[in-house]
Amino acid sequence: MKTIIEPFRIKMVEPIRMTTVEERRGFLEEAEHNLFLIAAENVIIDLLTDSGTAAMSDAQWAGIMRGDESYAGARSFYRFQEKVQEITGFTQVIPTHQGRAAERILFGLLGGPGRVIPSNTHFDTTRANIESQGSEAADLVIAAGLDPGSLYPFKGNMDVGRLEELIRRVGPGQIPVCMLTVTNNSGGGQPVSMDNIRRTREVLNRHGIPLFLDACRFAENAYFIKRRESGYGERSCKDIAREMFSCADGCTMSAKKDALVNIGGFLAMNDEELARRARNVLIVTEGFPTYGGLAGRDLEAIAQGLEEVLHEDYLAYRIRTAEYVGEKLEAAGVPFVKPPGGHAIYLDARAFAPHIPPREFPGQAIACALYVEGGVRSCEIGSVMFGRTDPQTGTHLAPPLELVRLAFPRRVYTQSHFDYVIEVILKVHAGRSSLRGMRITYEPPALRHFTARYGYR
Ligand code: P70
Repeated sequence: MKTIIEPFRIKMVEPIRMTTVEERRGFLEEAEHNLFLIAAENVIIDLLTDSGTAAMSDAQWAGIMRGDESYAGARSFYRFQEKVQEITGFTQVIPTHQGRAAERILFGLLGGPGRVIPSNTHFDTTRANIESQGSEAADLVIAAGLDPGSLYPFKGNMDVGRLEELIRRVGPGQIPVCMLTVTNNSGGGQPVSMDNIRRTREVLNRHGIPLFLDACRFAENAYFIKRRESGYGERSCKDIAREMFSCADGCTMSAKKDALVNIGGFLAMNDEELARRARNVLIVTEGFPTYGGLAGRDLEAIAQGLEEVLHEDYLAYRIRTAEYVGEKLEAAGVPFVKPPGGHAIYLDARAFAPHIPPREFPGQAIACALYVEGGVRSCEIGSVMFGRTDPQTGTHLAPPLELVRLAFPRRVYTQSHFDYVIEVILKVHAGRSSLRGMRITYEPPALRHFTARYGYR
């Protein structure tokens, strides 16, 4: 059959509260135009993030009941550790309450002033955790990864030439670790090819630099490799994921994405000495090494989720969802990052609202309009999230892309929900000439998108 269906039945539902355009206008004003500050109850379709928003399976809920809540050596920890070892091959497994806790521990140990940590593209918290250690976060994605229209199949790839150049310029001693984000979240959820992971590895090997995967969406990346890279079509996604991890020395993981749970993460690696130091930090900030800030039940749910996320029917449905939305947007001439990513559709805000310059946050203006029009909550990934003001000249330094991400919670929304989202996007696109630029009226010192306030120009 050609129709790819949601490969699950729904046995528990959560009602959606409907609101009117007028009501939403009021809610947005109360939130000073920051969509993070809107009560979820006042959102109809919540595509703010795919993080921690998955629906768990019956088997995961059963695992929740089985959770062993012993402080030390819980049965649930051993199940979790075994599953992470099976999929990643890494011997040292350290649970954390979410991805950024793993990042903070890793960069706390390896970062420091003068150090540079390259990646294809660091996501917001990763960059913030690197910069808070006084290190520099360098984004070295290939040129196609910054071209929303390019159909290159692996737009998340690292530019290995630029990586070599960076190593030559700053010296390998200043680069304690190199990251690869799979899939590349800031660049449109685009995958990294196995060939690119290997070539990155080879360059790093020559200089004795370890490679860590930011593995949040490793299963989606594995599925893209299966579909797009020659030689992988007949391999299982689990096998492909194992091969991806086998090229790395460790990983940070937000289990809130491809482990299909609502909270959790881990840091994993082979280096026993580094892991010993990481556990010492963990005990101070997160908890004892067999729970790391999580409940035993959370560890059970992660172990089960890691198994389920690699099911091919699930991944086929998952990737098809973004493709489906992409096809409808393409037919209507709405600009977005092509080909569609694994976990989201990213509208190209520069092309969508070319009359709004980056310093007036075109992505934020579109995100606000999507909310008012249809109660759809999305997330700006552009000048709000990654833009900076030059301290010397006061001019706006724009990131390479101005995007609005509509991220898809896993196993939560059906095809008709997405048909509704498409209708809302098309309506906002039709009225795009009336979108107005915005300005920031309050901004915190770091990660400003979460708590900033805005007004219209
Ligand atoms: C997202 C969330 C989290 C993330 C990630 C990558 C590649 C590490 C982390 C941190 C964050 C977010 C953004 C906008 C709105 C809501 C939430 N990404 N690496 O949605 O993991 O959140 O568990 O600390 O994407 O992409 P964690």
